[in-house]
Amino acid sequence: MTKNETVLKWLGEMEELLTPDKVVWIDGSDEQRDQLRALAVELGELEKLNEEKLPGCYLHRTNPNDVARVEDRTFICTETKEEAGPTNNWEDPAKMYKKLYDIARGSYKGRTMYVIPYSMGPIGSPLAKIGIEVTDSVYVVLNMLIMTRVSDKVMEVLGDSNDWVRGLHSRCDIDPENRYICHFPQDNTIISVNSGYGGNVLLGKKCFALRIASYQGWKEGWMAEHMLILGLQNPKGEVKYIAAAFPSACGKTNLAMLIPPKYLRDKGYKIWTVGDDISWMRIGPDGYLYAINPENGFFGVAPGTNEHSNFNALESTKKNTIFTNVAHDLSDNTVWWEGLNKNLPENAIDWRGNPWDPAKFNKADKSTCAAHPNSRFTAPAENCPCISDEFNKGQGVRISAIVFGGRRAKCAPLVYQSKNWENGVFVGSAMASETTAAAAGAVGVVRRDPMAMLPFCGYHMGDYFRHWLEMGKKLGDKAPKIFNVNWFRTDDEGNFIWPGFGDNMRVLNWIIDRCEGKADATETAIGYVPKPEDIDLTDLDMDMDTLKEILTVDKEIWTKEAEEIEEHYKKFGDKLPEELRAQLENLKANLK
Ligand code: OXD
Ligand code: MN
Repeated sequence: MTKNETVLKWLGEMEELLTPDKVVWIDGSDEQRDQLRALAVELGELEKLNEEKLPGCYLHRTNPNDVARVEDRTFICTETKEEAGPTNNWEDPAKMYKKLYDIARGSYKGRTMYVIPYSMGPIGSPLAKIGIEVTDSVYVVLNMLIMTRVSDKVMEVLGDSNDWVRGLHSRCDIDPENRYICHFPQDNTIISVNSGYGGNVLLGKKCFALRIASYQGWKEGWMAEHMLILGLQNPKGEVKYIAAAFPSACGKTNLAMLIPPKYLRDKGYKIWTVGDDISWMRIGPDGYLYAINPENGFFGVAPGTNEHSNFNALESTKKNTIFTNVAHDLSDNTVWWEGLNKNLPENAIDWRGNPWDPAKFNKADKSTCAAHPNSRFTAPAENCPCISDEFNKGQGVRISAIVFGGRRAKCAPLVYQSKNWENGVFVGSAMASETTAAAAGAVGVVRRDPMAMLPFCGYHMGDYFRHWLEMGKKLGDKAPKIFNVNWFRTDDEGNFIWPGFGDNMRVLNWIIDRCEGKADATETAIGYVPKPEDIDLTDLDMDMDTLKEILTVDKEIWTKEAEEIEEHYKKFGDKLPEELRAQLENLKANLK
């Protein structure tokens, strides 16, 4: 398959360590995929779904102890603890290699070692990178075939280069006590043991495309961000691109695939999806910032996805999709999850594999759900009705605006524009979201999640902020404008004021108008807020006073916010860039 000595040497080491019965290279062909699907069904790893209603679709259940990413078992193993910074778990690389190799030793005995050569980003794109994952799981292989670009061509593009990421995954015994997801950014290496859950084992995604890639981007002068990428087409047919970062449970996939309100559709507005989770961005030859989505599919949360909340995501799951931990509707051999529709299935198997009794279902009690709240679909991006023409093009799309956001009941206005790049980095570094009833623990607790990268930054976040500032200096006046949005302001009864979903298009239009110098704004202590008349409320049941209310910047709330940001900043110690400290002082002064 390859003459690349660095690859052959590592694979030799892996074979010796893991002692598989055989080694199979994955070539990305439909023929091999079909054989592996059949094998997975035979092994009981997948169940084939209704071929007429869901062609090429399969159901998988993970071990009930293994249903989500495990942040407390995720480590950044840099030479020093300082390099990993205060927001990551750290372990010494030598100690961790030994520990993980001891866990994985001999674990492929009687099994097959699958070797998956994959490209993150269009194969051969100057913005793409290559990885090789070895795994003993057919489920992982089939998911990687959807989420990344797997092909023999990947090895051709790699040639004899050593610029590729090593990924070792071993299911071992799915033992939660010995589950580790470890990153060695200085060796371009990832090791994941004792898990079979996507976020921990599809090593191209969070592990490579964010944790390792953020480190590479820092060293090589580019950016790997937890951002969707969308293209907004105006009635003239021009498309402008936006990259947006939100913590989980804030609707990133929904925004990426938004369908504008009818009156805007009729005028010719449209959203094109480039990516829903990760963005790799580099400065192009013309000095502007260009982005690709390094992934090739969507690993989306199923519950809550329906034809109203996200028609395009639902359509994407109608063929060649793997569903994980959703309910199995036996009446027609399809799938179901809470929020798909109101027809609770009468004859279903829940995500644990037990018969499900709809009479016992209580929305407020997650333990009665048929689908796990973090159940997922792995769907090919090419299925998405609004996938952008640029998705497979290697040069990337030029980013006009970067948008940050989170859930804030009272604090952030619907939208505001930062005063400049440096101020925008400050906004991103202070980003926060309030916990919802959907997550365990108290409701309304503010969690700071800078640039939505808290669980995904592969190095010290102080250095990460510095890197953002440096990128801004290089971009100069060609830098994208930076905004913050908040769809989640609530009234006194706790109801959301802004309708969200497709109506967020009204805010995106203001953002693009600002980028093009076409919309006015009011300067406030935190940045530029729209003039209420510049947010188009056509066909919306909202009056100007309500809109004004969600555009307000309450000085008292923001004074408290500034104090909390000061507390949050203490974590970063000396590594907090002076510019950001100055931004905070400036905010405090503006609020006086
Ligand atoms: C994801 C996440 O799965 O951010 O995308 O957890
Ligand atoms: Mn994500």
